[in-house]
Amino acid sequence: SHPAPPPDLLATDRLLSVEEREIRATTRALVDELVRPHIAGWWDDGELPARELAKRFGKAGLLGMHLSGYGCAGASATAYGLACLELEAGDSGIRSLVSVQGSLVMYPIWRYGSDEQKDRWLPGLAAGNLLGCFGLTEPDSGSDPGSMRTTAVPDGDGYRLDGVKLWITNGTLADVAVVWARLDDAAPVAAADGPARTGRPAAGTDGTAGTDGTDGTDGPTGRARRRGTVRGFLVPTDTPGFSAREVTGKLSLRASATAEIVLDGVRLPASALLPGASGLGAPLSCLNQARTGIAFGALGAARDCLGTALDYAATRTQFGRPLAGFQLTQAKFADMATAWTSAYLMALHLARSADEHTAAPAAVSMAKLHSSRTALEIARTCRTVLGANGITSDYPVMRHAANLETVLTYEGTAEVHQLSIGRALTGLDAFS
Ligand code: TGC
Ligand code: FAD
Repeated sequence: SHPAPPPDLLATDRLLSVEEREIRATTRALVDELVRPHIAGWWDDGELPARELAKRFGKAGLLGMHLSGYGCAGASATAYGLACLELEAGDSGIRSLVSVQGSLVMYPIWRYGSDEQKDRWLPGLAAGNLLGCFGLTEPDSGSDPGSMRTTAVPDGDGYRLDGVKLWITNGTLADVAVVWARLDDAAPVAAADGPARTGRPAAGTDGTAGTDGTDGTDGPTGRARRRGTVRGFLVPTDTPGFSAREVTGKLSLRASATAEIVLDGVRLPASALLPGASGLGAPLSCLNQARTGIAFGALGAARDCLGTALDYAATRTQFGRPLAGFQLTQAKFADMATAWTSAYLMALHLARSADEHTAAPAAVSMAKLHSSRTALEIARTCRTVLGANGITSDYPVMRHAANLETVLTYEGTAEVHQLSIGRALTGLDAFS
């Protein structure tokens, strides 16, 4: 089972409701039962029984848990964060499975979808009977998704999609892909049965979808700006022209399926368009949800490292005393516990703000940046405490450290979040 969490010196548990503690305990027990006995082997083999896990997580109410209706649990953002923390204490790939499904697939359908789309997809996704994936990143558009090349062209009563998406979690396993593509503004939109919303996100709106139809071709700064407005499409993965290929050779997040997706003349009915999502703000609003979960999740991986290192240092003896008795080791633990607690309190504050609809995008960036950086630093330091044993898969520390390199990079790299915070502080946009 799990290593004992480090003592809660600031008594932060009193900040949680009884229900939140129960969700945390249930998720921890599920991770102990389903994940811990197998994760080292899955990671070594580069495999994850995602379908079986999704069904169990669905049964426990963890999929799309911060959404309401359609079989979703209607829990708070805080409860969702705590669940992410426990899942990632098992492995970042496990939290990825849940956050992609809930925040990146179910959330856009829930927020921007038609009633028909919600009825068709959400109950199966919430139960874990269906899996989804989120296709934003492309080979030439990572940090700058506004430069995406994937196009949607009106085609008869529907659309034709062409393009390539890369690094797509669960791309090879998904039943439905949420694909973001540029739809030419000049072309009629076949099924816009919902109003496109406009306006930049203000604090508290959590990224109201805007239009970016003013995007032309290359702007004065040289940033690639292509024609058309970013729109979202629900693509059943058995549609002709859709194919997915597993990315191999990963040394991080090995217990997670990652794919290249090719859309080669994929023909979709008009009903595949997400009617309420118009502009880059729509996929970015989904990322706000997932990034909030990651702000907690990364700390789960770090807590697992810290607990493991404390246990190890208590029993490993050198120079006639346990490692834990050396001043340098204690200094490491003191610094790690302090950094962990400060990041946790920031994540908790962010989630409470999200529950009150007052979480600004820059606040999400700050928490995601701080947690992922802090967690990676903790994992590396814990690895030093375990000495040579730390590099093996007998202990979870090196696996977490390797995973956290991905966590630092996906959902916006550390540098992207620094620049987002910098933009909010200075009013100057360093991206352009
Ligand atoms: P910019 O001009 O700043 O914004 C375009 C429109 O979007 C709005 N917006 C946001 N809305 C909601 N939330 C946010 N965080 C938002 N940030 C911006 C903005 O107001 C504007 O709206 P409007 O109405 O004026 O059009 O756009 P930009 O092109 O300068 O880019 C900004 C930047 C760099 C911050 C953004 O593009 C970005 O976040 N880049 C990083 C890309 C990224 O994070 N990709 C993640 C892919 S998915 C993934 O990694 C899943 S991993 C699997 C797992 O989670 O487990
Ligand atoms: P780049 O954007 O090319 O950046 C490379 C480096 O340059 C980074 O250090 C970056 O910070 C830096 N850089 C870029 N721009 C600037 C700048 N303006 N100033 C300073 N530095 C800059 N995407 C999805 O859409 N769906 C998924 O499900 C998904 N899952 C993923 C799973 C895994 C395992 C991984 C590794 C990635 C996943 N991604 C997914 C993609 C992920 O979101 C991108 O990798 C990420 O957004 C960064 O893009 P990039 O890798 O192309 O790096």
